[in-house]
Amino acid sequence: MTTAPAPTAAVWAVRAHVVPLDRPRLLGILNVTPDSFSDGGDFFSPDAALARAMAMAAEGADVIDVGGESTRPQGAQPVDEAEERRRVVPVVRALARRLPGVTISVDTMKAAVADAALAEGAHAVNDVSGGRLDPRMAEVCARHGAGFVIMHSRGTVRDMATYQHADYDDVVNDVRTELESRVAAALAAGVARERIVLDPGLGFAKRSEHSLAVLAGLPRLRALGFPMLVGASRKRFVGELTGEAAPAARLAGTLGAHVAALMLGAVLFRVHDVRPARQSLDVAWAVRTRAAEGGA
Ligand code: HH2
Repeated sequence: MTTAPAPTAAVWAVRAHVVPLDRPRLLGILNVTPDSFSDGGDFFSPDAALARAMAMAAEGADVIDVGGESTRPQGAQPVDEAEERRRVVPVVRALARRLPGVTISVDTMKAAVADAALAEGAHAVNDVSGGRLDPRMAEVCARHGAGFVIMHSRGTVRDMATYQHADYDDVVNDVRTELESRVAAALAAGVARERIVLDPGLGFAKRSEHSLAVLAGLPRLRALGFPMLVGASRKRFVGELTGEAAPAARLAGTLGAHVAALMLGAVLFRVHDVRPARQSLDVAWAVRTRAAEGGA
């Protein structure tokens, strides 16, 4: 396997926090939704959410990614702004107060929700539309000095996780071009380069063959010059490759995707199962580092 160059940015700068990119970094998924595709409803109450976040931090999560709107493939129900705030803001407030050392990202496509979460102490915004669906998002990130995960997707909340827009000439080139235009919009709105992380959006407007192609093409996406995040955890392409129908039973396949992505240049990973992700990526990273130093 060809290995990609080491990450160019030494850190991901997110408001007053710095996430050093000297080893794989994990975003532990905290869904405060009743309908997420793989763990819907489990952490819906603020107390349960806080307990889950503490457990993930203890298992090695570097960032807690709080999300109040699901994008499940079976056709997500868009959540209105007031409801999304009601789900996300109290959890962010509790995390910021009770776990001040933990970095918090908020998984939202709505600038107003991001703004409210950042005002309560979140450090970064993880937008699966990369600022495409709310033109104010980049400006909000810039104003707060927040980290900004720009993920590739196409379409609306309802259809972005379906195959409706999965028509590509060359999926890696197309994703690269579309990410580049989102980056240009973010920079133009005043987001600093060191705050930006890119994500190819596995499963978003992508059939399994497309998700595989963008994973294999990570070095070409890394060439844009930003740290790369991947969200492979429990996804459909892992299910199709392994024949495992139940999302929660796709852990081993997920870890395989993580390790391959690490070797191809990803440094941030959005995960449900923190402990096994931490362990497998730390070992793979040790081998990768040794190989980069000239091998045995
Ligand atoms: N995938 C989902 C949500 N947010 N963010 C990033 N940056 N990358 C991803 O691949 C990504 C993401 C999938 O969301 P959902 O269907 O709600 O399920 P879950 O949050 O359990 O992964």
